[in-house]
Amino acid sequence: MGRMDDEQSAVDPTVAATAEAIATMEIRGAATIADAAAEALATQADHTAARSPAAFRDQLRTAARELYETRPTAVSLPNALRYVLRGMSGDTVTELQASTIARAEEFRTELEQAQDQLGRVGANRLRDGDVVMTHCHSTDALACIEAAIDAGTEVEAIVKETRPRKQGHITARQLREWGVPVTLIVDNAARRYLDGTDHVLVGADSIAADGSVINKIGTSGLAVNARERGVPVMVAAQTIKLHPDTMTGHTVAIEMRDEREVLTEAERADVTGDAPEEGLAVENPSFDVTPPRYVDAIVTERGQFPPESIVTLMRELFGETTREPWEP
Ligand code: RI2
Repeated sequence: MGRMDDEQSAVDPTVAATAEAIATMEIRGAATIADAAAEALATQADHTAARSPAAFRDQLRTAARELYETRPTAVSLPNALRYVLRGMSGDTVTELQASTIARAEEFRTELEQAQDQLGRVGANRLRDGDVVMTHCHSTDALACIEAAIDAGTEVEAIVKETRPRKQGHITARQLREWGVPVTLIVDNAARRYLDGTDHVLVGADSIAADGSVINKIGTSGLAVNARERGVPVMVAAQTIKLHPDTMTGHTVAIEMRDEREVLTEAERADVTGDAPEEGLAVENPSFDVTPPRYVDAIVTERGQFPPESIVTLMRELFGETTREPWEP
């Protein structure tokens, strides 16, 4: 490749910065990741040095791949990339730029509207005086509480801190900003507090065709306990969380993150003491799978669904086939 070709195919630094921020979880949460990825593609289109339509398309696909490779579990990321790349059309670079930027904007607007709409649907499940238990931090789940508050419904929250990264703190902060009374508990205390809980409300990173919910590690244990206590489990997930590949039998990859999120180097030294280092393994799965029988409702912007029927919506929205986002 000559220097000119290099320049034309170079991915904009903004894309690399966004990819890095997603990988390190500075940008996190399935919907937020999707939004940031669409924005990065728009920036790529805007800043392009490509002089030919072929170079432009190539560059956008490379950018999409770089963003895609950051985190494997939340399907909102490839769904967002696919959506934007499908809107890339035109015979000149200028036309391609305009169509890609417009498509990314459309995606981001729809994402926001879907979350608002989902919130209104989910709020219908909440009654005055209800106590809601949350896990991790989900903007889709919080949209339901926000819509309930807007409708004049008063709720309280029991917020699980959610190890290892304690993202429950983000939820607690947001709920306090809205004036919702919050009780923060460690994850291990959840079962004890379920007797005083009216709803478990969580988000999702991906929803599989059989209605399984892939969400932050600890969700499945919470859902099993909730079923045992008779507390309904409500999953707030925009349709961008539906994982189309699972219609053809693929499973959702579960991200394994750095062990230092669980055990810092100093803590590790403390644990191993004089014993050999290599005998201590630390595993840090970020997500788990909650089978559909533990989920009462999946709340989307298209209404609420029993998990077993979600495949119907999935077919309607995605058809039967999917491809890697950068494939033409
Ligand atoms: P929203 C998060 O994953 C949590 O698992 C959360 O429930 C889910 O994404 C959905 O978040 P992570 O990125 O899209 O914190 O509802 O690992 O905001």
